[in-house]
Amino acid sequence: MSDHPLIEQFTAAGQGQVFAHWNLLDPAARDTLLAEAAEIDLAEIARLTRMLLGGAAAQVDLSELSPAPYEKRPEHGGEAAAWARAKAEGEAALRAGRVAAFTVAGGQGTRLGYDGPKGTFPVTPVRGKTLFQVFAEKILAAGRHYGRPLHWFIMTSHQNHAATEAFFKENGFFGLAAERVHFFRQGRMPAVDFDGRILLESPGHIAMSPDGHGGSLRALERSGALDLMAREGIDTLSYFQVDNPLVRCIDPAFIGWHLLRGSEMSSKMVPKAYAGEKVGHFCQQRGKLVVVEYSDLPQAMQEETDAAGGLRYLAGSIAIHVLDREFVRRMACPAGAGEATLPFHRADKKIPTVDAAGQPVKPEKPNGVKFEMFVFDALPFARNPVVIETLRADDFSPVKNAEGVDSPATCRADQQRQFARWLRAHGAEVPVDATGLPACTIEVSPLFGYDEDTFAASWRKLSPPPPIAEGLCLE
Ligand code: UD2
Repeated sequence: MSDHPLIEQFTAAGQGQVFAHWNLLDPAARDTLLAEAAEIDLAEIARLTRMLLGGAAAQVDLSELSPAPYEKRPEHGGEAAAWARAKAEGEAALRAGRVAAFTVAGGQGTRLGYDGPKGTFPVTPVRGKTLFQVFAEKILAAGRHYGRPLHWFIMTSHQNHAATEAFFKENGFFGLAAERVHFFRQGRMPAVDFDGRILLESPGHIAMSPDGHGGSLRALERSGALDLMAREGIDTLSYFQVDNPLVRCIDPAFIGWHLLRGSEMSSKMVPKAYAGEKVGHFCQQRGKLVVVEYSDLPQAMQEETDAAGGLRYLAGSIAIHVLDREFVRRMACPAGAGEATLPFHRADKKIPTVDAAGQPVKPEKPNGVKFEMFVFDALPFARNPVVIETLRADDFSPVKNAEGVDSPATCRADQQRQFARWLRAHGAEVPVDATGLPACTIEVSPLFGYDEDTFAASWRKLSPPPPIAEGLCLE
C-alpha cells in the first residue's frame, strides 16, 4: 500500500476501505481514485454520520409550526394594485438587465427511466421540442421583449455535464448567444453504508452522487457564476427545475414582489390539489419561513382543515424561487465558515457497490445512504422572504414519471390546455372537453408567446387568424 498522505488521512478516519483494491489498480486508475478521494471532506462525512446515522439521528423539528402566509392572486382576494406594482417593478428590473435565469439540471432522472440529461427529453405536443428548447425559447423571447438579452445559468452534474453542453452546441444554443449560456457542475458527495463507511462503486471508483439541488448555492459561488453576475450588473436569479416546461422562466410580477419587499429569497406556491399531494409545505416556525417535505409532515397535519373547511396547510412548494445574488454568496460558505449553512438530508438507497474481493454487488434493498442538500432550506436564512400564489395551470406541470401522474402524457395535456385557454381568451373558437383539453393537438411556440400577454400581442397581429386544426403550431 502506498503511503500517499490522502490514504493515510482516510485510514486514520476509519475510511481505509476506499483504498482496499489499490494494489489491483494501474497508475492511471490510482490517480483517478485519489482525485475522487480529494473531493471528500472527511470531517463533514464524520459529522453527517454522527448527526444523521447515529442512534440519536435528528428528527425533523415540527414544533411551533403553523401555515406560512402568502400573497394571494387577485382572483383569490389579493390586491390587484399591489400585483400591478410588482409587475411594473419586475419589468423595470428586466429592462435594466438585473435578472438572469437559473435552471437546476443535475438530477439523475431515474423515475422517468430516460437515459440522458433530462433537459434533452422531448415534451411539446406537436413539435416534440425538448425541455431545454422550451426554456431557451422562453428566455430568448423574454430578452427580446425587454430589450435586454438574458444570461442563463445551467447547473449540471458530473454525469451529464458533457452531454448537456454537447446538446446545446449541436442545436446552436436554440438561438441564444452562446456566451450568455453558462454551464457549471454541481458538487458530489460519497455514499456511505449504515455505519458511515464510504462505499466503492467499483474497485477504482468511489460511489459518488450529486449533492442535491441545494448544492446549487455552493456551485454558483465556486464556478465563478456569482462574480460573472456581479460584473454584468445582475443581482437577481430566477430559479426553476429542469422538469417543468410550464414554468414562467421569467415572471415579472414574481420578480417585482421579491424586489419590492427587499426579499433575499422568494417562492411560488400553489394550493395543494389534495391533502396528501407530494410537495413541500410552506410553514412558519418561530418567525422563520420553512418548507417541510410531505414525507416529514404527519398525515394528520397534511389533512388538517381550517374553520372554513379548507386545508390548513394549503401552500404547496413547486420549487420556483427568486434568489438575491449576495444571499447566495452568503449561503455558499462551507460548513463552519459562517452561521448560515444548508443542512444535509439523508436518503436511504440501493447503492451498487463491490464486496471484499472487488466483485460487483447489486443490492436488492437499501444498503446505504446518500446525502443531499435542498435549496428551500435556505429560506429560514433569508431576509424578508415572500411567498406568492400562482396558478398551477400557468406554472407547473412537471415530467417526473414514465406513466401516470406527472408524466409526459399529463404534461403534454397541460400544455395544450394552456394554449387552448390563451386562444379562447382572445377570441378563437377552440372546442375543449370538461377539463379544458382541446379536441385537436395544438402548440404555441414560446417565440410566438411565452405567457398570456405576449401571446395576445402576437395573436392580435395575425389577420386573418389561422383556423384551429389538428397539428396547428403558432411560431
Ligand atoms: C421536488 C421538491 C418537492 C416539489 C417538487 C416539485 C425536493 C426534495 N422536493 O421534488 O417539494 O417542490 O420538486 O416538482 O426538492 N437536481 C439537481 N441536482 C441534484 C438533485 C436534483 O440539479 O442533486 C434538480 C433536478 O435536476 C430537478 C430538480 O432538482 O430539476 C428536482 O429534483 P427532484 O426530482 O429530486 O425533486 P422531487 O421531484 O423529488
